[in-house]
Amino acid sequence: MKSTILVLGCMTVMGLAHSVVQAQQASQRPNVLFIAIDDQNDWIGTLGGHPLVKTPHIDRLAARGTVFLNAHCQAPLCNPSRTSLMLSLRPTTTGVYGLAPWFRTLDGWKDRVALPQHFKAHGYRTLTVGKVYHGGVGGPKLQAAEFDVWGAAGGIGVKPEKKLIPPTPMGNHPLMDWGVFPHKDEDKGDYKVASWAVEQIKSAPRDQPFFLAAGFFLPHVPCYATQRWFDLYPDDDSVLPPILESDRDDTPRFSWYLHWKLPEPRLKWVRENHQWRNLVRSYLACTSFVDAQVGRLTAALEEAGLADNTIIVLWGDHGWHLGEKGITGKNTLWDRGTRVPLIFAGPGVASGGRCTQPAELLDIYPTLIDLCGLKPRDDLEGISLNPQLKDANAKRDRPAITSHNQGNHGIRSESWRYIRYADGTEELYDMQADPHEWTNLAAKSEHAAVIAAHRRWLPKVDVPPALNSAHRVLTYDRESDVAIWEGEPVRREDPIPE
Ligand SMILES: [Ca+2]
Ligand SMILES: [Ca+2]
Repeated sequence: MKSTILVLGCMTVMGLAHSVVQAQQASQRPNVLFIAIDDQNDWIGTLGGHPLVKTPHIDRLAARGTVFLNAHCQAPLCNPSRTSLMLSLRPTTTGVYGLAPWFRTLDGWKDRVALPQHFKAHGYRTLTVGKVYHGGVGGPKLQAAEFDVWGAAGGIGVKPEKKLIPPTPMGNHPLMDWGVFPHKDEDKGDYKVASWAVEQIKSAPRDQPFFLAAGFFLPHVPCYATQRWFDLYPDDDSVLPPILESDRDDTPRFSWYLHWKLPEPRLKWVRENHQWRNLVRSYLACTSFVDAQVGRLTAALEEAGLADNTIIVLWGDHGWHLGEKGITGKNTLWDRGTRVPLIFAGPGVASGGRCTQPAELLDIYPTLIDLCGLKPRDDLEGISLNPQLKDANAKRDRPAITSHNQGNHGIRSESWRYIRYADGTEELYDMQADPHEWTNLAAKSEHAAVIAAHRRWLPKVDVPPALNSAHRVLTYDRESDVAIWEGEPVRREDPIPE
């Protein structure tokens, strides 16, 4: 009897000791500040995507850490890109290609351990504010399973009483708007997102590490800005991105199917309605506004004395066209649609690193596991970027792969972009000689070996859209040559919608 009590007592003491050790381990782990920027293309100072863009705070963060200059999303659309990042699984594995479904509604993925959940399992307090996942996560009751603490949803915030621009094609969507109008920056959703995150940083318990996810909505449309941000950019054509008028002459017709009918206007419309420069300046202004919010977060970390013990990762969910290739918006497999900011800073990350090796957003999950010393997982499709965070010249074999619906894939290596569409048509660009991807080389026989080397990376698993997929979903049946865009057949002879 006595010995049983003794043994039980020993076990309790051992159990306590074990949990004390666990808590100690957890409290020694670095915090994570995880910053998402919606629809942010490579128009970031340090990425060189636009010569006039002003992003001093993000540039400073990049100088303090390592920036990936060749980082690409796995899907050029919010929901599939974020699902891929948070699960470290490709859209071609989950079948999540559209703005629906939420992946927890799918049998195969409802119990999958997402990135913040893996951190929670290692003793982290997990917090979220703004747009991290796309849309709701299945209601308030289910929120607690994803993150411990939820801040405001963020979003647009203050809006003008009516749209600032003329009615746009394809239904005059309320989000298709931009321009300058008088309001207080403090009334913007993203300002409130930053304010909430700053408060959490200041009041964070010091005996438990945090994983704080802050998701900014801008420069997603509507791109509203106050005059102060607008005035950072000249009111002349020097703000416009370079374009080639005949650019789509050598892209396959199928490339149009990826963004067949969308509320985002074409270049033709923004030109005819004198909105091109206004859109570009509005997007740039909103980018600078978000940059300032990022600056508030990094300043808060420093003021709280947490900068040296916090990993910061900053990413955008996909790119955005502003006239290039005749369109505005997302849903393409070119660099303007796939290239995103990806920056790490903090303990274990080299300062001033500039990596030109291809990187993927789904690499963030295993990279953060490495940086924070968590238990590795064997169910992730990403590869840790830890070697590149120590030495930016460390080589990676795998190119960055982006998929937009089943069968359409972009393969981006250090020097080339290869695209293959579901109907078998292809594009190839020499990214050193032709960074704007103006000249499709796919038909040139001298590049057959390059094409073959890139084809090797086309996803081996390439599933059809998951149950209840909707919005920007494209399917294609090769046998009948029938493409279906958002439920409507697209015929070979249909004119390209304007
Ligand atoms: Ca987005
Ligand atoms: Ca072209």
